[in-house]
Amino acid sequence: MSPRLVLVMGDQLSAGVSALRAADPARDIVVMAEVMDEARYVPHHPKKIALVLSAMRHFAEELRAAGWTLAYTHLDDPDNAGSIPGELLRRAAETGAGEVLATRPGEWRLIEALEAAALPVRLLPDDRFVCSLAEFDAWAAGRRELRMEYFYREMRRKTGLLMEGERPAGGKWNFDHDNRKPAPAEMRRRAPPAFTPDAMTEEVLELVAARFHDNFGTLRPFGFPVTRAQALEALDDFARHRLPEFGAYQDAMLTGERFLNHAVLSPCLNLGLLGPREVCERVEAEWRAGRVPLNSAEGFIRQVIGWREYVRGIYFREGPDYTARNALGHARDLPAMYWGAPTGMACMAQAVAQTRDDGYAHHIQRLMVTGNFALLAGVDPAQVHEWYLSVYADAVEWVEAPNTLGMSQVADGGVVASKPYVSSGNYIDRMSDYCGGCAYAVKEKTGARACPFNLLYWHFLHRHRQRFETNPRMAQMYRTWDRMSEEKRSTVLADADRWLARMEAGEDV
Ligand code: FAD
Ligand code: DLZ
Ligand code: SF4
Repeated sequence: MSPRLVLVMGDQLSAGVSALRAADPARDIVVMAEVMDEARYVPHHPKKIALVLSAMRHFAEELRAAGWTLAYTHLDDPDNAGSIPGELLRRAAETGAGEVLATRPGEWRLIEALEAAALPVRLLPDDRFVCSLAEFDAWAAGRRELRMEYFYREMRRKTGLLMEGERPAGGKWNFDHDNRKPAPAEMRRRAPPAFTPDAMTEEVLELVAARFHDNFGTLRPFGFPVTRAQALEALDDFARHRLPEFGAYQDAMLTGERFLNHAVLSPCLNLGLLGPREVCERVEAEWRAGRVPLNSAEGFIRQVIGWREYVRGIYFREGPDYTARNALGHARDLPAMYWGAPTGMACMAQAVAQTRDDGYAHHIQRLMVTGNFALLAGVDPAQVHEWYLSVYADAVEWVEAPNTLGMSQVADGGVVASKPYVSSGNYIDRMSDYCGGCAYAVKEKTGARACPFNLLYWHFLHRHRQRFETNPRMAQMYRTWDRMSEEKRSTVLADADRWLARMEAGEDV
């Protein structure tokens, strides 16, 4: 019997991934390929490229040790075909394989490429999730609005996580009311473990330094987990040290505190080094043992079996054109400050610097600082999407796109977000200590020193009045705007226009 090729891509690094389950180690050949098409379809952060390539190489070793035959292509192999379909064709010619088994990729671009490949590819569902795509579609069918909260309750029932019989533990599905506390200024947290690169990772780091030095982002120090064993250690560290206060300070931001109580487990989850169920089961066990409060355990589990599964369902349900949507007609170029140009806005400078150094920023920085600013300033959502897909180590399109284009930029017209996540500087001031060190004054609403979030907030609401004024959750904001004097409103809009013009002209803002 001729062998089959078993494709394992860079975010499919799980021993139980469907293509491996369907294959026979005695007959089939696992294909893993480092290719330029994947390394440059967006200008990925160097840490992200290093993470993926190092994790791929370590996973290949594990597969070999488990008895699989591998055809592994390094990025600088002279015969490298440069793309995944190209590598499959080359390996098929080499081995006489007539069929490919592949787990469905997490991106339409690659699904389409594999479907169009010049050899038969059997695409198997990616079942490393709590909710299958068919199940999500069944949940969504006939609903007017696809609200995450209701989907999440289904996932709680399905998994039994934090359930007491038919009822949610603690009598409530959601404990957000106890969360969202600003962090006390003196709060300092133990950073997640940084893993010293071994020889294999060092080799990758040298390769990335040589080939991708022009990409935005700092390569070293590099400490991401690159094996399942390290990912499990990272999970353990989170469960012991940061989970207890995860809930309370989930939305907080502090200067210089890059991780606070966050898990920093998304890269491990998205590459397949950890599975969502095992992570949530560990978190639930901590709560059942009395080591963490329910609001923390629930807050975390909601992100993983709620948001993470929900955005995946949305991405595949909405289809390949999702990333081209621009419901608000925003067209401004992404400001240079997103690529590190100096800015006096302390919150933006902090979020971008962290992103450059770590390939990581936590959720509220992504949503309420960089995302909020892009939305208020009217930046072209395709450029915002490309930025988020490039700069974060955890960015894979199925999860990044609905977060960016849906939750953050409302470019999908409100499929994900029932109201835009916009705020003035007041919200950032409440949740962080950034404003104290800013060139702008958060309390000033007009004038040259006014916080740009204050100016742009009203500018945004004014620009999109027709779309949003009938949204009951926005009515209060429009009432506040309408209560201002005509003169004040004109000044705010003129100051906002002036500030945007200065930014567009490349002045330091
Ligand atoms: P924690 O805050 O500790 O949360 C725990 C886990 O919950 C995360 O590891 C993650 O797996 C999951 N999670 C939390 N929020 C979300 C969410 N909104 N959607 C999906 N999963 C979630 N997440 C990605 O994994 N990849 C992305 O490319 C990505 N892009 C984003 C872009 C924007 C504009 C926004 C607003 C959010 C984005 N997120 C993305 C969601 C979220 O910000 C990250 O999952 C989170 O910051 C990862 O850090 P953490 O592991 O410390 O998360
Ligand atoms: C992100 C990434 C990078 C940088 N490089 C590779 C690679 O060389 N080979 C590979 O198989 N996968 C890589 N990936 C991950 C893929 O881009 C990922 O599988 C798709 O984004 C689909 O989810
Ligand atoms: Fe950000 Fe405005 Fe505060 Fe400055 S004053 S840190 S721009 S919110």
